[in-house]
Amino acid sequence: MAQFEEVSQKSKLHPKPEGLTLQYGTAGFRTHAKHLDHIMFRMGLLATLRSKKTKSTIGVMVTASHNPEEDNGVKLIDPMGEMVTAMWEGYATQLANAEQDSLLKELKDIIEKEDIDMSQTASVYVGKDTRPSSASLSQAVLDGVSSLGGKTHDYGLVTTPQLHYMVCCCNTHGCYGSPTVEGYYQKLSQAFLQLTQNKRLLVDGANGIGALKMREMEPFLRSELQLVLSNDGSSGKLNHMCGADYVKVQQKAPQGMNIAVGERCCSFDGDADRIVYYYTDSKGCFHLLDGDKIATLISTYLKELLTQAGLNLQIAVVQTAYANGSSTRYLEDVMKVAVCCTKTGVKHLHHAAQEYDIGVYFEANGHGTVLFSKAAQKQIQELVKDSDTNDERKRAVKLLESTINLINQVSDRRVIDTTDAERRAVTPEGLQDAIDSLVKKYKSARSFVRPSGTEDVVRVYAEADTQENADSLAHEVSLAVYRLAGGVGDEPKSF
Ligand code: G16
Repeated sequence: MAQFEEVSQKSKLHPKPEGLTLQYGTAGFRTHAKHLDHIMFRMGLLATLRSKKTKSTIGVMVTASHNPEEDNGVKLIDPMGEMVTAMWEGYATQLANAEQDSLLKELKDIIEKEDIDMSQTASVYVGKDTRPSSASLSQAVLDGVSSLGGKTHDYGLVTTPQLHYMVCCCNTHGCYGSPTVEGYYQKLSQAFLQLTQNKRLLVDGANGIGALKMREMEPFLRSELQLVLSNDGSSGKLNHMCGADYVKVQQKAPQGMNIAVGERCCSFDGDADRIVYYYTDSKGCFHLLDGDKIATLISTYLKELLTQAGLNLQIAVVQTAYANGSSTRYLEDVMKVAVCCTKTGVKHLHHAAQEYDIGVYFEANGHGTVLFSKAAQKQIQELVKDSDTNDERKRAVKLLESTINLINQVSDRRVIDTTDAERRAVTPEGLQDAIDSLVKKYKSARSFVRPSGTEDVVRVYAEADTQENADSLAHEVSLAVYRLAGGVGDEPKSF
């Protein structure tokens, strides 16, 4: 068939290095940019198949998010702005790792398994972050789509949430908003202005796309939010000593930001789909408002509004194993909010949050949003319109309505295998027992380990009654990982 002939020809321009295999990680493929050209072409093919299958527009974002500038990666976006399903992650791996001469065979295998009508039209939206490698890699995605006859819309430099928004707008035929960057700024800034007044915010743009887009959005905020932008990409390297991951891990302000006492500050990551807030107090102490804190503040605010509006909707907070134990206790015991725990990865939290009227989900690292079910949205909108609603109730439901509009709803370390939402290690043998006995030595302690799905590292989490104890537990657990899971290089040092 002519269609496959073109794939065959074009794929030779994006050849796969023989023997190279890559795994689909927490948020897609991610590694050094030099290994990714064939992956991008093939993800263009896969997105086209997914578009034909769902008869909808699919998104492909070229980014490695918080990873160093030399890396790159790809995130696939499903019709309603969600991440692709586990089944299609499997197809992505199948296609990515097919040797050059079996690419067509694997492609046809997916078409057959999914019973895809190849005469169906396809549409793929493509975006990229500011990494130097993103330009040619996104071109490889576009080549993949066009070789299978799909239509493309190249949005160029956008944040990941912006591309999610475009995909969702397109597939809801404009009901969610207008699928343009301007439509995005208008929708979010209008809702934001309803909810806040006269504020000043210091923004760390991580030297990436978030900085560029924040500048573009500034005029839409009509000077009601005074933005002071640092790490805006005019000098300095992406994510280097700045950005949400740096601030969270180092527990300190990014380089290049001068913070006065009590000033509100925030940091994005490399594709601006994470945010953490922070401030310093009068004693110069640094305070981080990470995803746990954000989820707690948002659910407190929403609960208050629901009470004032007289609405009986169930709120739940979805967390991962990284959530600090005291935040979970506070939500359950004081706030009386249901809390559930999933594996790391927005895709897992998103699906769990969909089970509730209002699902607040945040990873401690700053990824998150709030989902309002269709039924909850309907109840809120009906109350806004109802002329019998008194002033106080009306004010609360209008704020709830603005919150809905403000929130962009969308949605080898491998020797370590985990279970129970990644809170317990099943392999290597003895590792979990070692962690359990180390945890017992400390008060109010928790610890777990898991292989990262975006970086070649094992992540170690520890909490305890004091910073000193948490550091010491983290060090002891790191040593156990090093000894029992075949660590490389020098033994981990104490913090
Ligand atoms: C991605 C995922 C997040 C996850 C993060 C780290 O974020 O979307 O859900 O928390 O990776 O994952 P891991 O601990 O497996 O490395 P991003 O911002 O890097 O795309």
